Amino acid sequence: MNIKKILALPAAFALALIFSACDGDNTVSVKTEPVAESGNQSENSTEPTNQGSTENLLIDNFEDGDGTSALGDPWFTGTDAGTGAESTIEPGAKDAEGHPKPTKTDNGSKNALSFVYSLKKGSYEWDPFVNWGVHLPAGKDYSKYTGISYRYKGGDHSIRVETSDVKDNDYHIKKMNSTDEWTPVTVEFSKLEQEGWGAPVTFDPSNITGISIQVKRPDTTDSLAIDDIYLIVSP
Ligand SMILES: [Ca+2]
Repeated sequence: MNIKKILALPAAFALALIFSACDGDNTVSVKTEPVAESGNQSENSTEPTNQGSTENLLIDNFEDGDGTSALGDPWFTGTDAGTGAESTIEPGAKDAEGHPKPTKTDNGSKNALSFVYSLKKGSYEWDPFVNWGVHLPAGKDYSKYTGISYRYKGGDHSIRVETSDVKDNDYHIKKMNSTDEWTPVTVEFSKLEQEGWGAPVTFDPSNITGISIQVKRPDTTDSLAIDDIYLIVSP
């Protein structure tokens, strides 16, 4: 299933981007926005975000050291392979089945999930990209959740909350700036927006299928680590 996902993503993505060219609307990589509000957390907090609320749903804090989320699904990676671009992504470690696996971290907890990546445009028309993520179990009720929180250290990226309503990979995202310090962020679902090259879809948390991180920009090499990912219920 996961190999399918890895292989399927870039091709579908490329197709959607090709369609977007017809619209003359490819504004996906130049916009920069401030890091989302982080509530009462200070930027150098070492406390996991929103750990206190029992209503929040832990997706992963990586403390168990394995390559699957707290809900049981394996983490996966994807690249722009097949588009003419030549980007690569490498997790800090892999489990026996090749899934990204957490490694020791410097954020006050034991482990986080980290990647190094190299974006190479090659002959691809648009900005090269890599991504990683995890599916969430089907049949679970996500309707009460109002946002997502996590903390990160590293390069620019987009957090994506994927729903089954989106058929063309133009998922609802929020862009995050690079940071050298572990930074907690909370993104209300109401602040998520599609990039705009696909069909417009209303975000419905009932239909969440997964979460992912995407890095998409001109050629560069960088790294990013994430930790303490929750779906949250706002007070
Ligand atoms: Ca951790």
